[in-house]
Amino acid sequence: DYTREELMHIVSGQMPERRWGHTLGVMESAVALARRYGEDPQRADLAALLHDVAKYWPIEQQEAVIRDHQLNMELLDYDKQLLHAEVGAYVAQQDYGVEDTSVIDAIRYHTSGRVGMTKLDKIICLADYIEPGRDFPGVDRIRELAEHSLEEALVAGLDSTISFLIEKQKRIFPTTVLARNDLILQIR
Ligand code: DGI
Ligand code: FE
Ligand code: FE
Ligand code: FE
Repeated sequence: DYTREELMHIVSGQMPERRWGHTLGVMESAVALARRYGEDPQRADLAALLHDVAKYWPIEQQEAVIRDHQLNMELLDYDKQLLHAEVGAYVAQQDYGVEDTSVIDAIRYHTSGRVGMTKLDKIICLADYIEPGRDFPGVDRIRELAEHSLEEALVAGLDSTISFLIEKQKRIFPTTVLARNDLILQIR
């Protein structure tokens, strides 16, 4: 098994400097959200560390991992940006020895979301939107919402992604819409 320090070295070596900065930001935000909402900070830290590990792999290589290991093939019909989450979950498990399935799932669903997101899933997906380095229209409102509700903040995040995809006339992976609808039901 790898130590946290070894994993940090392995992950940082697979991405440009600015993406490593993003990863450190997601780790910081995820740990803060874990403390606020009663999740295990160590799990949040590990999932955040690995969440974008495959982001800069060549797309053909990402597609090959999904095909060769019969992962979620439906992803292949949508935006290529969705692939790195599925691939990252696979390599975290197979290559980096992560056995905690809650961590693997949080990596797997950090981009698309899913119906029935766990608390850790929500934390990683939300931390990805609000980490200190992020700057997009509406991010400060999402940061504010994140102080009192994981679900409200995450719906706002997913809404911004869905709006962006609509604006660009891109297809939306249906699971993202289903995840967003499911989270709305959880807001009281
Ligand atoms: O990897 P990051 O850039 O840190 O963030 P991410 O893993 O959340 O990737 C988000 C990108 O994926 C964003 O640019 C929008 C794009 N994307 C394309 N189609 C979809 C999608 N995101 C979601 N949630 N759903 C889609 O259908
Ligand atoms: Fe990502
Ligand atoms: Fe995300
Ligand atoms: Fe990310």
